[in-house]
Amino acid sequence: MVRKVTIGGAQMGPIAPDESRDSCVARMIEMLREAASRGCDLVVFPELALTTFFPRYYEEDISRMDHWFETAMPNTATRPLFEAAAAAGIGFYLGYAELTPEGRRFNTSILVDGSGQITGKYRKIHLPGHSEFEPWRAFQHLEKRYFEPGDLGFGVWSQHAGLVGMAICNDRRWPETYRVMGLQGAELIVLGYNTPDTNTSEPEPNHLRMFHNHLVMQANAYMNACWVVGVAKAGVEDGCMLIGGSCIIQPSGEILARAATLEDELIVAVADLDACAAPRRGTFNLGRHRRVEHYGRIVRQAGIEIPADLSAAE
Ligand code: CDT
Repeated sequence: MVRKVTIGGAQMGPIAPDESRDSCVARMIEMLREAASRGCDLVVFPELALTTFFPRYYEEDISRMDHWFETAMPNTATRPLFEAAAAAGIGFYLGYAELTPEGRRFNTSILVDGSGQITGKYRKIHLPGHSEFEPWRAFQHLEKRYFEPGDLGFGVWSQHAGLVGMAICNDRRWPETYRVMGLQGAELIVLGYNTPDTNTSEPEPNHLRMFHNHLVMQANAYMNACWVVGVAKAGVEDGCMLIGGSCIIQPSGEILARAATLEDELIVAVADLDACAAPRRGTFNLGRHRRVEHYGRIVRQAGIEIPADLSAAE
């Protein structure tokens, strides 16, 4: 069986705070049409693709942010996207803010198959930023205020004759994200991101934002012998610059396609899922080479703990 998936990375330019869901969906459908004409099987859209990156806004009363969230999926605004994708036989990944019937808020992504059925859901686990207003920041990043950490773990789903995993933005900086999916056989990991071009958490030269964006995805594609697709929302959103750099990375860690703009832009590459097999028999044969008896610390502790004999000597 041929296991080649033609993947479209549908980078989106900025979404203004007052841009409607309908307008965002129309932009996505436009890229979906191009994806169909270029033979795509799967299209990856960004994180929080239906709204501006609203965690930059502070609200004392969290319920006043509810208008940024979706209470059903699909819904009136997104149904045309599901229908257009199903008509073209294209699956997709979509990021959005989810408000559950119980009133819980998550930064969520879904995987949809070529018939328009939702096959997988993921809720962002690594939430960056802070939960209270921090006046010294150039802009706020309040994901920890508006979202709970995801409660669904890192899963994989059978789609396009392969195993597909999902992550969202900051998750891509953590090796555990990829390894937990890699250990379930993920051959393709898709993720969307909104990354400001300024790191307000610590001082660093701006160029490192793009370097680190690619560094983490390329390294983890290589170390897990899988394809990684990262798709940005890019450009200046309400005065805040978001990096682009959407890319499709093969299991060698090399980038096959990369966005050139900060606008709506479709990048396309053919992903041969069987390209994961050779490194999985060799260097990254996990079952053969991993030494889990020495990895216990990774799940026992989150932060740094200096060994007692060394900290006593300090
Ligand atoms: N959306 C998201 O997760 N963005 C983060 C930036 C965090 S800066 C406080 C990222 O890792 O790209």
